[in-house]
Amino acid sequence: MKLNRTATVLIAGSAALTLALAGCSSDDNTAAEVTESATSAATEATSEMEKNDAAVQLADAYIKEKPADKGMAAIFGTLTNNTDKDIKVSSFKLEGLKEGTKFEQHDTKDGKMFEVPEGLTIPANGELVLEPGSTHFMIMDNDEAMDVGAEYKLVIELSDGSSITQDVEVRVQPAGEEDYGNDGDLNNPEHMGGGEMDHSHH
Ligand SMILES: [Cu+2]
Repeated sequence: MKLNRTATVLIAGSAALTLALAGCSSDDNTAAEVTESATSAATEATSEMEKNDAAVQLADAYIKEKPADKGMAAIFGTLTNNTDKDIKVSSFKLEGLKEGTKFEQHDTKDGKMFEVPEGLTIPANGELVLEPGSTHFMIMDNDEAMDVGAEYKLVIELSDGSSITQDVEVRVQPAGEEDYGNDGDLNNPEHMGGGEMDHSHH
């Protein structure tokens, strides 16, 4: 029984880690191990995370950190549409933020971002990439610090009636994604300062 307990704890930890790092290049191995040695509860959690028949999946998601005196932050990641119909993002929100916080879907043109009130489209059998300088989810009118390493529950409502709920971690804007295969470097202050988005026109 001792073995089982240990395994369960490990699995719970791995599952959480896998969620947090969703899409980080190294999480595939972790997921495979989890599946092999899982208890039933952990197996459920894992298969939910990795369900390939989900209409839309979110990978590589992170929130760009912000201090309390900056009103805006953005969420980036890749939404994959596994169906043969276009699906729109109806809305999204981060749970636990102050009342009055606004959540907007944005696109960027000629260096200026603008709201897409009708919702961004995840093309049929394609991807919607949320990235700096392009489409992104915007958090506005918020005066809370979003510190590196903190996690928020992201809920995305989709036009097909389904939704995605995923824990998303706050990160420094990576200057080069390749360097972030695991999150060991993320608290390194040397990574601060680069890649600031231009959101000042708000
Ligand atoms: Cu924006």
